[in-house]
Amino acid sequence: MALALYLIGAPRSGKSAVFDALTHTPSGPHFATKGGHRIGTVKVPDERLDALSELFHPQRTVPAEVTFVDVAAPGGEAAAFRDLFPVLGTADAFVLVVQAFGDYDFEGRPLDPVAQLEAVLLEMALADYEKLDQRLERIRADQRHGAKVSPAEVKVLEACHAHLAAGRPLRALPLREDELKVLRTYQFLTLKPVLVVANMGEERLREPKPDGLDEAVAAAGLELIRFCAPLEAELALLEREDQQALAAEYGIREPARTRLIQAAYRILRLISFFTCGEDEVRAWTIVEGTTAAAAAGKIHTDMERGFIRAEVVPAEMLLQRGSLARCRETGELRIEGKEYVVRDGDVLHVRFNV
Ligand SMILES: Nc1nc2c(ncn2[C@@H]2O[C@H](COP(=O)(O)OP(=O)(O)OP(=O)(O)O)[C@@H](O)[C@H]2O)c(=O)[nH]1
Ligand SMILES: [Mg+2]
Repeated sequence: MALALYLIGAPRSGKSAVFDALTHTPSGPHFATKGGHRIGTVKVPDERLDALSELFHPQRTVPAEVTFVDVAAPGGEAAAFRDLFPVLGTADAFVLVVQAFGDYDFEGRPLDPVAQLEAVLLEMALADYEKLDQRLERIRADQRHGAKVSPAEVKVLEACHAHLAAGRPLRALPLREDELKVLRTYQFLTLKPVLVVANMGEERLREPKPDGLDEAVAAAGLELIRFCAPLEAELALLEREDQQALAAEYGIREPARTRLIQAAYRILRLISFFTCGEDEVRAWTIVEGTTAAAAAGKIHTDMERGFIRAEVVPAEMLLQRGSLARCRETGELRIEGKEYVVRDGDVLHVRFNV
């Protein structure tokens, strides 16, 4: 399953425009629709994969993928996170879109991007708080009726409750692996990473005005990227050359899609490794700290079960030397065991038997 990032934010902040910027291609928009939600699966741009593909001339080159979801809000008005729990709970991370174009917000109030950001973050925290409240109440009722409850679960839920009551998101609470495991089933919103997108009006791209968002986003412990979503959506429809010409005109160095995906990898602590052969050159996404055996399991469960060893070389080195055989000769193709921690850009060749 590709990683799924869900677009959230105030009404009319430009969520759909950001989705367009992510899913438009020169051959048109690419997305599917499910239950009113728009789902777009986007290839992760990676120059190393392109270079490896040129080196191996495989039959297929398979990039890593990221899925973006443009959530259809019931009612459409003020962010009702409570009602969206069943949908948002399955997200790996959120892209929180803040309106930074025009002079007025969706309710006709003077535009205040910081207030909008804080309102959405508060809504998410409230949704988690209410869920916890209900759960703890039910646990107490169960206890009164003599049912057995897990003290470990109650303890971590109470810690979360106090933390949220103090106005802090759960992602800021230091939690052990076993505690996180208990919390996983609850799918709390504030436990998930958030990337903030300031959807800038074209005029503001040219003449930036201080809007306080950098400070507010940093204070919330989050990361911010800024772009003009409708402009990026338009750019994404163009062929490479026209795209570059227009981008240069606006001083855009990198498409929003690339910047957003890179930022998502950072906040989710993701890295890529590659497998290279004559039939396929492919990028795989893993979390930092993943071992060689677990990474092999991404490719096929048999590979993890029957893992013997992995031959590993950084993509840069392989590209420099020109072939795996050459890397073997120079000793740069290393033999690693199952506990080896895979690094970003590693080319892996897994030996296994089943
Ligand atoms: N001028 C300007 N208009 C924008 C920009 N981004 C979005 N809009 C307009 O603002 C309106 C709302 O944009 P959408 O992308 O539909 O926003 P949304 O968050 O998906 O809205 P809902 O799904 O209705 O909550 C549309 O009319 C867009 O054309 C921008 O950067 N500049
Ligand atoms: Mg929309």
